[in-house]
Amino acid sequence: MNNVVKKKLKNGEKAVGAFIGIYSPEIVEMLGYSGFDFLVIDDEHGAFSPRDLENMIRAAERVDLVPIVRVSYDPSCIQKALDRGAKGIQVPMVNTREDAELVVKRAKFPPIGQRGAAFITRPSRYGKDQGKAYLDAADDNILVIVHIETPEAVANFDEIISVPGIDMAFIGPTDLSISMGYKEEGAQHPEVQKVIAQLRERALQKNIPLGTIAASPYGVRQELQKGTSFVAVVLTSVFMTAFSEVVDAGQGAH
Ligand code: 3PY
Repeated sequence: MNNVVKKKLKNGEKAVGAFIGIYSPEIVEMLGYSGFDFLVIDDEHGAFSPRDLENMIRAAERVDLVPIVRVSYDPSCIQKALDRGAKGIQVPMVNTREDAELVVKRAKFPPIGQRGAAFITRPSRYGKDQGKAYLDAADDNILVIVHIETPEAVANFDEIISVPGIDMAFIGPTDLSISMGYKEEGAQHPEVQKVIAQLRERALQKNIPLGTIAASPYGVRQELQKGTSFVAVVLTSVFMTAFSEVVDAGQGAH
């Protein structure tokens, strides 16, 4: 098991991926052939059965994309995503040091955490050699990412990122702006932007990679230039923009 995105981040390099909530192994293959580094499968908001999740992860492996799952708030989802073969998890609404410790406990095998082992899963190769290769490699290779998306998480940022086993802080700009009271204005509100800039500064000082989403190629470039290490473009935004452009072009022809 090898996680090239985790390696890149450790070496101070950047990674670009896609955030997807639509079931489509075909799109996963397209992303891989296009050269993306990783894929975040949104199992908090997307419509995925456990079998769908597994097939998305399988498709990602085929095209050398690192499959990461944004799990839901329920901690048992971490085990489920990892047992399907996810090489990373992103956990929403991590607000305190205790929340972050619980994430690590669920994501890592003993003695670090309390993740249950089973030899019937695909990452453990269905028990081949007692799943030893996976047991030996999983804790070091799986990316453990926490979402920072509330004022409480912002206040506790330093404590959250100092929990051993947390690899990255991921800013959720949508939830952050709503929880800060800027539902109408969204993440572009200057107060939200100010908080995000402060978090970026603190992450750089503490030498922990920071991730976030972007809505367009321009957004991806901007985030990378500002120092964000891990940027996931939201595929629905890319699709909806492209679809509107096609419709606009067609209307010009009438
Ligand atoms: C947010 O923007 O709030 C996220 O969690 C990323 O989708």
